[in-house]
Amino acid sequence: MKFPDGFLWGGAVAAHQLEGAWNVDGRGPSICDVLTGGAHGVAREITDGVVPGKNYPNQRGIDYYHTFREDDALFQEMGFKCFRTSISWSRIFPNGDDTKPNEAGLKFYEELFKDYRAKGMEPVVTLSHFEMPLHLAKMGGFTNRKAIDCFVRFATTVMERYKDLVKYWLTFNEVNNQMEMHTAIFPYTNSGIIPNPNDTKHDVEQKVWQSIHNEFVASALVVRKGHAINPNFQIGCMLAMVPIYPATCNPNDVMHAEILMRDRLLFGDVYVYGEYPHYLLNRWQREGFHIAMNPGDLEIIKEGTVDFISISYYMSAAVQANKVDEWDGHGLPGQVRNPYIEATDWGWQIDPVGLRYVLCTLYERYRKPIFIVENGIGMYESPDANGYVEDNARISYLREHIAQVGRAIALDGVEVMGYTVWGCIDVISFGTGEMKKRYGMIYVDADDYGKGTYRRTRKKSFYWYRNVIASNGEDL
Ligand code: P53
Repeated sequence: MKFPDGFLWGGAVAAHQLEGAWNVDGRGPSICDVLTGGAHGVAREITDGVVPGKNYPNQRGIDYYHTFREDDALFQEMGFKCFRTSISWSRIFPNGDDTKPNEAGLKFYEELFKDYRAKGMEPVVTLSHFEMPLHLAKMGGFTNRKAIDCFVRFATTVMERYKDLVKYWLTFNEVNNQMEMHTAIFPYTNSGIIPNPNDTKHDVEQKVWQSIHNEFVASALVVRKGHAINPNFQIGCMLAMVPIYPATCNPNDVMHAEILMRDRLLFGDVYVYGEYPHYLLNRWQREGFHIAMNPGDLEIIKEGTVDFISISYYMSAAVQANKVDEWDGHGLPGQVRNPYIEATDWGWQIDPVGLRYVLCTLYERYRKPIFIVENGIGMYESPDANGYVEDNARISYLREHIAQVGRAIALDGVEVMGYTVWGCIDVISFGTGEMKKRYGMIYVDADDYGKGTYRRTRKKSFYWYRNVIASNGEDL
């Protein structure tokens, strides 16, 4: 299996999951700073401000804000060609609607991106990875049109400042998560929608759709302004790609899966074609949603289409039409266990072939290069006395997924730009807020409550991945 020359191997993280230092150097609170720690099956709580005595893991992260030079040296040792992180919006604009940026925040990322470059890693930067300033969420998040201006100001400020340091930009991380509209954390982290107990189901959906429209406008403006700042910028969207399979060949299951896939593909359709697809306009009308649009919004969306598509890929899902009646409103309607594949301890169904399948689906539909910016497995781990973890299950997970990427390139002709392992160093889990759900190839000695030495040690997968990169994917 040959990977193309210049293939961008690397790792991926997000600011709120590793930086910590939540209230230093002028940073304002973000929506993640008031998310408590949860567990598998225990939802994270969104608190009204910081409540004393509660556990807020993102405020600590793994302290990367202070350790980045040493951590980056470990990534360099693995041979990373690129490194994906996000810019914490509230380090730059502490309240979100400030008119002047915070210089200390700008300086931090300048040092960080220079460090990546010095270590041979191309920065890949997410502009919005669940990190809206809390103050903006209190103003309604992306339901409020003002958020468009605030986001565009933030994005253009950092694109100007880092125009010679960063080439690859992603707008909204996993923008389609919020299609799980009734799981509070998703509308909250995607769009800054604070749950309101008085809202009906329809109210919540209306808010999410309005936010999605505003995000499409914001994203398109950022693409256009970014290209004006530096025509060499590559600006992409970011989709969580969990393919949905029909659980059987019953045509009703096939059609049900097809309709649910639209909840992912509608985002690609707008980002790539610059138009709302027929099935979405039809749905809004049928279900009685009225999206406020300014004159010119549709032209903006049309003119700000993306250069590439980036995706996260962890698992697939299977659905059965006649199980929809039993649906409790969480997860996917009619979702059933796929008997052909195994699941992780957190119930994520492991499906390497599904990665090839989504690469084909997206490339056939869009003909845009695809960057796999997240893939990995969360596991419970206990290191030996030297801090070493023999994470064989992670190695097999990554090996099988990378092999399928190789097939998509070699056998299907898909244009893949690169591949970054999610949480290449152990970070706070987004979904559960746990530290013990570990994805890293580098172990971090810290627990769910922030106790530990924070010492970093290399796992077995560290050496394995170093070899994969050194052989450009030939030696799996
Ligand atoms: P955690 C669901 C499905 C696919 C990706 O997730 C998802 C989610 C949300 O749980 O999130 C992404 O840490 C996200 C990262 C996150 C990573 O996947 O919940 O972009 O921030 O950490 C892994 O196990």
